[in-house]
Amino acid sequence: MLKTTAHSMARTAVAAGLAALLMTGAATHAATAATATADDGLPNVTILATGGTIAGTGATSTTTVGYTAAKVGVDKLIEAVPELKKVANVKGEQVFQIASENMTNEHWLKLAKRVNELLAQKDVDGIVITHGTDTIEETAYFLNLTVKSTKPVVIVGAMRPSTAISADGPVNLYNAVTLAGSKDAVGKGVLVSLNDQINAGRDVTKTNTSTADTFRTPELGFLGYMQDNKAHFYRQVVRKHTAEAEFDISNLDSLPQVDIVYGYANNNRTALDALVKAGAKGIIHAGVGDGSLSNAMKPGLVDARKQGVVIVRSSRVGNGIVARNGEANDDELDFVASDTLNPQKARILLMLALTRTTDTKAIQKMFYTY
Ligand code: DAS
Repeated sequence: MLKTTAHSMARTAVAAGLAALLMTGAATHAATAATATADDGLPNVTILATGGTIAGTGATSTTTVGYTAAKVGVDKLIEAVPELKKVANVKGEQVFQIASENMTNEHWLKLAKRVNELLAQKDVDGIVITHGTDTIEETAYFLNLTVKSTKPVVIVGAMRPSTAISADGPVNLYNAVTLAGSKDAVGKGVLVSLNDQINAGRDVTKTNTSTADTFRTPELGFLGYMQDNKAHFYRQVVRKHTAEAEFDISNLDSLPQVDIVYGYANNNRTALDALVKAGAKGIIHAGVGDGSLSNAMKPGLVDARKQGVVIVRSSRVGNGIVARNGEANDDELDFVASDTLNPQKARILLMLALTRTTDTKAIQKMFYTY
């Protein structure tokens, strides 16, 4: 007979509560949970909602694919988890409401500016961002490089919509708010927490299209776990982030165009040439193996470099170091090696690097720093 722990009973109750709330439409837009009096000893955590599955609804309680993301507002998300009041004074803001495959640089700039405004306030101790899972890893790294505070920023999502049996959103939100209010999360950089696990924003990636344990840090590992209403850390991040980062987006309304070309057997330079012609300022090459360049692609990258486009060699493999001067003579070609950043994260760092410099030696140093 399986022992039902209090925690799992809480998870089920919370999910059932949200499902009932949404299925019956009985939910009213209660005012966003007001913070309790300042002297209640609880941390003040602001939840910034952006959409995604955690705010999704399905036609039935067994719909876990083919549902609609980004339907439920932040007030309902908070209302559905009354346990939040036990761990923090929570306020909610709906920054935007999208499925995260539609995330744009403009969304990122708006979100980062709001995060920085809030974290500059003495009455905000931490921030939770509810987000679609498809691009969580990219938003996490973007904020890891642009948040100007050591206060916790935790990004959370869900792999099942809020109306599904055993929806994972409510308990993920509860854990994220607990983590964002934790003193142990201060100075750790942007964190991504789902499924009782804690990942670093720099290294986390989505590893499965649909399962609840999809977010991992392959090879380098989780930073820790959420268990028994507490954060348990076992690892530190060693790369610079947040308050130590040199990037300032406060006066930016756009970011330089950086695109990704994918390496594969029998590839060609057609897409690369089109992206350069369309005005890309940087290209990430997601090469095979250790960032290898095919004989068909290399001339296209050389031509792009001659037009002033900054080229970064990354790898489609997803783990390991892309070594400078390994599979290509980067010194001679004036290319940059991505170190361990996957293509989608290398794109973010190059975009921000290009807001400061086009000097490839300085940019290479940034890839070894962040
Ligand atoms: N489309 C997905 C997204 O918004 C749904 C999700 O997994 O959150 O990222």
